[in-house]
Amino acid sequence: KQISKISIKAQVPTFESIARGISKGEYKKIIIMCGAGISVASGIPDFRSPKTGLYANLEKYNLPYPEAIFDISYFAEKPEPFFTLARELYPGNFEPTPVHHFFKLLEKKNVLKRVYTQNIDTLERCAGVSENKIVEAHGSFATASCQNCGEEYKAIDIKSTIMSGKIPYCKYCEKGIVKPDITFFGEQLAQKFWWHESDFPKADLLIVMGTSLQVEPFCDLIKNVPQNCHRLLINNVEVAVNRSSGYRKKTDMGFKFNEKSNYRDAKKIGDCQKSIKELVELIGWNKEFKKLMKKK
Ligand code: CNA
Repeated sequence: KQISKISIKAQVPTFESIARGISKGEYKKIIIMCGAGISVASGIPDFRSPKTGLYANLEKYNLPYPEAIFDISYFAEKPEPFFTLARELYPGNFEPTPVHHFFKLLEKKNVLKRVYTQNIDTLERCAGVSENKIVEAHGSFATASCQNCGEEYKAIDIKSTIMSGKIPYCKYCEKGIVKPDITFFGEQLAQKFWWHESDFPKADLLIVMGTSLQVEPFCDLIKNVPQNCHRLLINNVEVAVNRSSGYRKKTDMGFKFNEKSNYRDAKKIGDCQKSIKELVELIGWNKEFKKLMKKK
């Protein structure tokens, strides 16, 4: 009896205890940080998975180095590889996955503070998550702008040009390339990214999903939640933010999800789609979840 009185937050969390906590309404400000792994099931490859990831399959783009495809100075000289990739990834070709629908379910339950996604595929929007609940930290294909005059476009305005294998040029200045508003290496992050400064200190649960936590400064956000905020990693391999600079000590807020001394982190290693279905089942939201997925 004594033990059951202790708040769930005073215990080292597990996947199951977090499910229980969600079910009991103990987490009210859940932040999601996600990456390419959550969209793999929709048919979009991630970057870093060996064999299937984009970086392992870039021969056809003839790049000097893998990241060049998203490098702004390389793009200025040679935009073709990016647009070849854009043709493959363009919104409208893919369906959201159960993980994306889970985000919507959290929103419906009024416990979603925000989804911070590194993905550019707009699948969170496609699942119906409200725009003000999504931070597309690396931008997205949803809008585009002229690299010369700054004129703004919608995805649909340049879609047919991209799909026909051509480079979209600005119809106003007739000089600049219209580039989807995806943040390239060497560019400023989307303005909304800075919402993290007020969001993260308020979180009571952080779920990190389908990301290798390799891209800065996004990966650093995992340490910005309060010290008593539980963090759950759902990924098919263990990941950690490897840099030590800026952290007060090795286990400072458990930035290594696999550290034993991490008192407030839980992990579920395996396919994220399977794990989310299991989580939903444990929470007891199965019926609504299925209904939500059918609706799409
Ligand atoms: P990443 O570095 O490729 O990492 C993906 C992570 O997800 C890896 O740890 C994988 O092991 C893991 N993973 C893959 N499939 C699954 C699965 N089914 N279940 C659980 N885990 C899985 O990608 P990040 O997102 O970490 O890197 C950031 C880049 C990737 C961002 O700048 C994105 O713009 C970029 N990206 C986005 C997309 C997209 O929008 N869908 C696709 C490819 C790359």
